[in-house]
Amino acid sequence: MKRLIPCLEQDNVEIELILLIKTILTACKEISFRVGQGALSNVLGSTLDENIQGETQKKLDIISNQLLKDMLLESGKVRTIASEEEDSVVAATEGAPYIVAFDPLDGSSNIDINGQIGTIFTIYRAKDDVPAESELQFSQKGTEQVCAGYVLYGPSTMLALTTGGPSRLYTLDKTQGCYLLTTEQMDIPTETQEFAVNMSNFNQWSSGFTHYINDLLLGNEGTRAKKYNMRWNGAMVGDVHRVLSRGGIFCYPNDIKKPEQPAKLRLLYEANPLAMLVENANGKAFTEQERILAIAPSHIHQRVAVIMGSTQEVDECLGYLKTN
Ligand code: AFP
Repeated sequence: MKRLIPCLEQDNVEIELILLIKTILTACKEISFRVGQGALSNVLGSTLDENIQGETQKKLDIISNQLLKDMLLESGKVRTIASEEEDSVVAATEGAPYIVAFDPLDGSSNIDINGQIGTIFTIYRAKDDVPAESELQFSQKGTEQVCAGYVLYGPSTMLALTTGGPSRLYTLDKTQGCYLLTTEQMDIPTETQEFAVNMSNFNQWSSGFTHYINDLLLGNEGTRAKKYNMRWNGAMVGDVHRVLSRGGIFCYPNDIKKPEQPAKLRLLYEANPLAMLVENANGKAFTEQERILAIAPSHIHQRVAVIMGSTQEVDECLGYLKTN
């Protein structure tokens, strides 16, 4: 099996970027170890702090954030860092070529129940006309990402990565400490009979999205004339991993009862990197109206609605949103 670095070299990824990816993955190996230790390493449970979005921070969230931040600050390759767990951007090395954003542990409600969680990350080129300490470093569309990936801490630790070419999947060989290529090119089937959505939000959706889900639930008897299955992980990284692995549609639509904050998922370090992985695996990733990767961001913690996965199913869903 091929190791990660030779794969990146073969894809003609520039050496500086390879070194940066290596740094992120070294931090993730450490996170994987701590996650695997579970209750034995006394890292489960909550701290008393809240992050900028008012969510209680879990101990492992804080540790993972610190590990990634420290290693990126030391690497000399990163000019600016943004994280779900940091209120504002962190200036790193002046003149360094890249900026990095990450969600250190996506799906933190799964931490204490030994469920799937993961680290999502994205890399862009630094802007020379913007100071390192400015949030404007990140006002770049998702199409500008030079690398997007996640490390999923499940029964095995897996890395999904794209540097602009195909989305590839690697598995961490814990005996050797290296990532081995296990799926050369992820390829999302265009059609599906599986959807992922938090059904407890049913009464908060637009009429178009409610109509779409209702038609899926009608199965063979409805207009879609297909029996659909549902899966919901509570961690976007795990749900999108399933979609990348066998197809499906993942939806986190707007909540129409919360006009002040209709969307839940974050554009910079959740939607954009996963959208790039999905598109480079022949899938489609939209909000309720537009391609996620084409959004000009307004803020590092901006939220967007997310509908991604099998192309035909995403198109069906978007059709309901247009006509209702
Ligand atoms: P956390 O990382 O704060 O646990 O949030 C996870 C997440 O952003 C995303 O990964 C899930 O799909 C979504 O939230 C689940 O949220 P709900 O349980 O509120 O639907």
